[in-house]
Amino acid sequence: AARPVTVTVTGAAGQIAYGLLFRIASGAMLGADTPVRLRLLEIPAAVGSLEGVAMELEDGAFPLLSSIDISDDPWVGFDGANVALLVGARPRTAGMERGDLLAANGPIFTDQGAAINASAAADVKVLVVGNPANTNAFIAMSNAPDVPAERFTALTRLDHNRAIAQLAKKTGVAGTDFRRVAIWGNHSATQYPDISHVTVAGRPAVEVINDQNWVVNDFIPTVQQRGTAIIKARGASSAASAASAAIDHIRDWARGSAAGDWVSMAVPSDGSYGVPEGLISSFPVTCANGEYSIVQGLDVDEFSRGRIDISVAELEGERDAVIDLGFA
Ligand code: NAX
Repeated sequence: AARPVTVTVTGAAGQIAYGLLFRIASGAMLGADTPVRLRLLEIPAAVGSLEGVAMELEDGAFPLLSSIDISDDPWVGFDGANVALLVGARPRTAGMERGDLLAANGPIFTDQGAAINASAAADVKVLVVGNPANTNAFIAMSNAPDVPAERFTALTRLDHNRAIAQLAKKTGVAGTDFRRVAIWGNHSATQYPDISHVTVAGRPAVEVINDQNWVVNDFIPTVQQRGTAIIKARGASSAASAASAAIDHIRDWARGSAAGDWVSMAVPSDGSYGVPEGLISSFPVTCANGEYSIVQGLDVDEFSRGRIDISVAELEGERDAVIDLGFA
């Protein structure tokens, strides 16, 4: 049997984790042949509730779940982590500006980055889900100098999946027939969901759809604002869909993405497409052998260039703010 993989999940008593943990335990993330050790991290006030979640995990009698450990100490929670899912974050409360949110999250991701640096496994893969995800990942990466920077990523797969869902709805074609969707930039309302390279059952999607007005005035804002629409409808932010996207992100990174297709991941830029080096920005990527590569050589037309630049400028502003605050 394969060696157990240690998976640390922060914010483990929260609503995304409630959608995530049972799927990890079932093998949906790392495969039906890979046993998992779960290390669950919470703040002290939520440990009681987390104990209840751990009881439910036990009651799932998952054959692949070899152990569950609970902690409120990041220095314990990341010990030996091969996969670290940073879901917990300080939520934005009424009256909080984006700057306040960055300031509230800085200490969390500074500590967690340092703890990952000190105690995670040498092959650790980090996915930040907690918002502002890209910049929280940037802070964690900056505080983990001994971990290769490319191991720090943030979740834009939910945006990617949302884009596919809108394309499927518009055309009546199954989502599985769309290839080469790309999300660029920040996981925020400035993100750019790009269909210029998309094919649908082998044909260019822009030709099949043939409705640039829909792309600009419906598709793009719908994907950008989908999180807000869900909060309005459900009275709570996206949880099960975010959990599912996190599973997709790690599954593809660890086990490879589908041939002939891309996925979207926010990863440290290597300077590709003019995105400043080190900024954690979403790109189209392919994954193989446990590594991702940014898709190279795409034509970026003037419209796309403008949209990417807006989101990248927002990320640069966030980066500069957390550097000024001393978090990176
Ligand atoms: P919840 O408030 O339900 O759960 C968050 C949990 O994190 C809480 O139990 C809290 O006690 C815990 N927590 C806070 N600080 C912690 C710390 N320092 N260490 C460990 N645990 C800590 O939020 P939930 O709905 O699960 O969302 C979690 C995060 O995901 C939020 O920041 C949310 O904004 C973000 N999202 C990101 C998405 C993405 O696509 N990147 C989409 C969904 C979601 O909005």
